[in-house]
Amino acid sequence: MQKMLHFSEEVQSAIQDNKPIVALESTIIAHGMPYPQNKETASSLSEIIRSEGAVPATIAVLDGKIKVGLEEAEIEMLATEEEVMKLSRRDLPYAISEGKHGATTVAATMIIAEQAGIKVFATGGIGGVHRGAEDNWDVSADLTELQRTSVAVVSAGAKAILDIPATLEYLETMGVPVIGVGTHDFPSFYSRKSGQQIELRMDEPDQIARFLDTKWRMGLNGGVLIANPIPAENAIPFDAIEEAIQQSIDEAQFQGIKGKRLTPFLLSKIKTITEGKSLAANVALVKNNALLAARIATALNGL
Ligand code: PSU
Ligand code: MN
Repeated sequence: MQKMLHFSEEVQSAIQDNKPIVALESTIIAHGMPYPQNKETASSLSEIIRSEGAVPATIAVLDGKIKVGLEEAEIEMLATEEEVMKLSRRDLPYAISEGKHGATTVAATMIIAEQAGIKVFATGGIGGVHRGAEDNWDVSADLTELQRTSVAVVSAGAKAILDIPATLEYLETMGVPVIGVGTHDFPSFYSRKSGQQIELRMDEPDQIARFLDTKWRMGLNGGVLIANPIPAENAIPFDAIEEAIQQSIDEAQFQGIKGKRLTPFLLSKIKTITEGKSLAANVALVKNNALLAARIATALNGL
């Protein structure tokens, strides 16, 4: 795959100069947020990463080409174009063989980041085990990717649209370390807590970088989930969002929405029900994750 990667000039020179790089996903741009907030957020994530002395590498497939690092015009295109596929591991070869545009999920972004030699990736929330998975088997391919691909994913935990206890059990089974940043309570995207305890707490980027370096030097391949709670001033209490989530899940069931369409459907329903409050929280938490990811990438680079 390495021969198939198309680097932006900025990322190409960052690799040559051995600068810290942070990968960013594109599903959040094409399917996770409405225009123009998607484009504005994508651009400010890059700015935040640069302001820390690191280099952003937004990943996507454009005209069947794997891009590592996007120009402003390419971000604009992903943010506005209707025909952008949502690409996870299984979808990548099709988008490439057919010359399609595709936005990469956490799973697909991890695959490409690893091939590009990028160790740290910032996103909003990961996919996980959905509520009702005991009947519908809906478990995100993000989880199996975390098992196999050696990239650290900085997220605000997992959204409560998921079954959070089941998601954490799954990660434990797959041997994926979960690190709470300044907390032992696994954050749940809009909320700083979920009530689910996690064992590992780390407070400093240096400490996290040492952990990552140790894991991979030991030959323990696979990802690490870094769970960074949303800033307190932007958080929505766990109970306040639960009703919107339940209503969205009911509506999805009623309309028969499943498979890869489910997550984007739930995200947009919750946004409508909370009258945009969820979107503001979403923007704030991804920015917070980009900042932490840049600091971890810098610390890791210095080891
Ligand atoms: N969760 C969010 N926002 C998102 C996603 C998940 O809170 O934008 C996106 C990410 O790209 C994630 C993908 O990798 O949805 C997971 O989709 P699925 O549940 O279909 O695996
Ligand atoms: Mn799914």
